[in-house]
Amino acid sequence: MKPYKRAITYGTFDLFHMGHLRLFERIKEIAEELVVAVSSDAFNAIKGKICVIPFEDRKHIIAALRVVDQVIDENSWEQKIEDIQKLGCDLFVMGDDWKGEFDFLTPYCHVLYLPRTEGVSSSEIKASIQK
Ligand code: C2G
Repeated sequence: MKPYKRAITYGTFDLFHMGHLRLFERIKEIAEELVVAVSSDAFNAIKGKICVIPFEDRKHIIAALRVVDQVIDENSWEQKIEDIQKLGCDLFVMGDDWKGEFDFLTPYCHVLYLPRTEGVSSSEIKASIQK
């Protein structure tokens, strides 16, 4: 038995890369199940992010991964508490670029920030293609 029953993590996951996959794999080392909430294109506009890969394709890629058990939509900043309660998540995980930002979730589940994978990011991939 792993320490946690069901983990959830949120993100855009544009140009899916090893940083995203390593995050999911590390979460699955300690959680039986992983739910991934993928930011919609409309929510990315609110976040000020323009995606290369459309929302439906980003969700399809993530849903196909062996380490992912469920994919949901992320449409707002405000949905996390309801998601965690509705899905019965006991673990919330983000990369540590978000350290501290989601500590308000601690009354509802364990909150964990994992080190980002260095040397890869969607913006770096975009920049290298545009050269
Ligand atoms: N990440 C990582 N290593 C990288 C790049 C990203 O561990 N080299 C992690 C980030 O820390 C984040 C997740 O992968 O936890 C998704 O990153 P993004 O797709 O950039 O998501 P973001 O725009 O941060 O959206 O409500 C939360 C937001 O939706 C998070």
